Amino acid sequence: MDRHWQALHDHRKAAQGRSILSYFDAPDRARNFSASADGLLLDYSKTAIDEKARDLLLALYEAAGVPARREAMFTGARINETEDRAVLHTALRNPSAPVQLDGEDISAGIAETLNRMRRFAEGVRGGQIAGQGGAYTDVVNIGIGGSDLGPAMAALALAPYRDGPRLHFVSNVDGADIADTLAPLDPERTLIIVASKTFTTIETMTNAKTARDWMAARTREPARQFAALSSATDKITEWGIAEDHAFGFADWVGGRYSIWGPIGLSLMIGIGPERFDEFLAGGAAIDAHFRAAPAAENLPVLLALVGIWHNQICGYPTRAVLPYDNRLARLPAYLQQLEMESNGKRVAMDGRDLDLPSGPVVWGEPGTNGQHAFYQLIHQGTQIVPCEFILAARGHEPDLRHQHLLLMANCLAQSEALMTGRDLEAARKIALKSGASGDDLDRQARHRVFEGNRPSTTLLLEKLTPFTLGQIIALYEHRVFVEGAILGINSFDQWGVELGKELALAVEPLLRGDDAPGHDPSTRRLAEALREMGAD
Ligand code: G6Q
Repeated sequence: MDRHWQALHDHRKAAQGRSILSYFDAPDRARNFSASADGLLLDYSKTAIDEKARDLLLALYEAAGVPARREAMFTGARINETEDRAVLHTALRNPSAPVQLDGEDISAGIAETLNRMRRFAEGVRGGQIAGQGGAYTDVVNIGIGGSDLGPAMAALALAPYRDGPRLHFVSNVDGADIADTLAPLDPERTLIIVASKTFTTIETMTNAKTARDWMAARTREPARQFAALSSATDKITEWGIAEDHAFGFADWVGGRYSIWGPIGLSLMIGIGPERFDEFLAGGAAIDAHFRAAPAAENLPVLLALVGIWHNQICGYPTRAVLPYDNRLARLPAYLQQLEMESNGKRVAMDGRDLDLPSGPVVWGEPGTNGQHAFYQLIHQGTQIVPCEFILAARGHEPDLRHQHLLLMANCLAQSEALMTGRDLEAARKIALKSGASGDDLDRQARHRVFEGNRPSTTLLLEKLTPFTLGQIIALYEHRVFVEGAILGINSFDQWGVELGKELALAVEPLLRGDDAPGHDPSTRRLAEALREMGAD
């Protein structure tokens, strides 16, 4: 492996100082450095990856044994070794295909749960499963992290397809979240879905209890207004939710990969089972592509290799995700969890310290809003931020095509400008026009120079639909998987997140004024200060 990394570093060093634009001297680069699958087009030509870099990256991918690990994942091997679990969220989006786990076919169980979800969703949408005040008008999903981000992101993304009850998402333990959400709702026509794989997460269980108290104070049969999604089905029953409102899933569905199963129930209620099926089909289409397409044409593999190039080889510490689609506003947060929770690890699978950066900080906002804020740093800051643009050819507003055209133009213009920049000569002309002259001209011009040479990729799709959203999510899931496999990381555990679940409980006594041994002086002082400020 080391020699593959070394060859990439050497190649990068040899090309230092060469502009991205100069790579377009090679014939047909725009076509040769793009790939497509089922209507998606990934253009990675605006990067400093040339033929040789790509060959070296592909060799690294093969040497890391990624194809074998990919097949191990799809076929139910326990690749999440630190938790001794299989990783089979892919089975959820292809329920008719047999999948073996420990010698048994689990597909029948997956199909059965999906059918139960469908019947429940249809019942809620059609009013046969109703609240005490009649058909449900609102659904509130209470969950956090993987039990919130997926459905919340997708509900916004697919808002044009929602024809069922309104969807709301409560995650934060800050009481403001649930108070603001519940305040305008009619309790008798609100369905509360408690979504928690473990059914022990403090934020979710605290919010669920608040919702139960709210419901109990306003309705005669509060339990009827609840449903639950969890791996711990016994805990759902203990909590008082009826079995026919409970949907279980297995431990081989990781939290951040769980939107494809019961955790997606709120989305299914909102858009209907048929569209939810299209969403699953989009994910399954990318699964098939990921397993069958040659590496050099394989979208998740290419996206991963671009990621490795920018983070581990070029040393760029962050990556911006910039969807030019207002309804993908939560996608950066979703991908932030997917990438940073999966690959933010300092120990490799074999237990040794990782001797490479463990993946970038992922962040972003939809365009064009970001252009009026942080793009300043992206264009002229001293750090290079690789950008990932996402853009659909068509919007959902037929009367506003002129706005969509402007949106697309902005997206393409940004990636072009990041690469080409503006030299001193052009900047001088602009400074001159704005009235600068004499000694001041050069100084003014320098502020208007854009170095350019800033890498980006662009992912194009025809339109944001349930199918293409499924494709996008699966594409990024597999990208993270490939990156993790190349780095030798277990992308499927999350001990850093587990830590947070224990910590707050240990600090709580300090805030109550009780003695709690083992805390550092700064934390003690902050707790004391909060008490002096009237904390309650
Ligand atoms: C996801 C993470 C984490 C998890 C939440 C909620 O992969 O493990 O974000 O989803 O902490 O956990 P529960 O679903 O168990 O409440």
